[in-house]
Amino acid sequence: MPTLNANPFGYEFDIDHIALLCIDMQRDFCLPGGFAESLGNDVSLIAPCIPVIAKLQAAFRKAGLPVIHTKECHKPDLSDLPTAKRNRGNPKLKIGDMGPLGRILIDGEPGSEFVDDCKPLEGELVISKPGKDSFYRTGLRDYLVTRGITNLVITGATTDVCVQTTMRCANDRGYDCLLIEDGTESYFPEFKAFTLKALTAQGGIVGWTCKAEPVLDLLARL
Ligand code: C5J
Repeated sequence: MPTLNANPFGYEFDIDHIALLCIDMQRDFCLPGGFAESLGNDVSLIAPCIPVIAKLQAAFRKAGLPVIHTKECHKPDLSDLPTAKRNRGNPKLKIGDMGPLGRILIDGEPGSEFVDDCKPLEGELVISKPGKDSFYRTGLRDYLVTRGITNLVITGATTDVCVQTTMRCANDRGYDCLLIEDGTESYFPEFKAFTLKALTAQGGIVGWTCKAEPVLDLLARL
């Protein structure tokens, strides 16, 4: 079994049971004019992880391994949007309102689409999710069970919200998760640093982290 040098110790996995999970690499979280900016965030802070995720996607595809994409968004009729979430942050533009990238955080609107460098290819699983947890009201669990996937390499935006929430929920469901340190970003660098520490503390209580490079090296040698 391959083992990657990771925090807090080596990450072992079976190549037939691993998938890349790319969380919410959408314009709404990465570009000006979307949901994240409506909450007052500096979205330029997410940019460094985009080329890293693009490289990982290319490497997983080349190795014939699954690439899964999630997008946080809501139905146009807002029937899956809790009032508490719509009001949270008291922004000028709320979820469902018209913004520069179309209706904020609504499935099918330009803002909900993936950034150019991280777009899914035809045939890859795209999960639309109404929450921060990628398992909540989605088909992710069924997909992973059907394909016998036990190990998740996790990337995406943002480290301390949807990425962390999903990794914790995946861990509770028995998945061994490896978060890619340079394949995730936060609007708060200090929250990113803390999240990486919290996830791997106590002997990897939630999982492992490492940079993309050793993963890319290993995939190139397959
Ligand atoms: C947020 C996310 N930050 N994808 N969502 O609301 O992290």
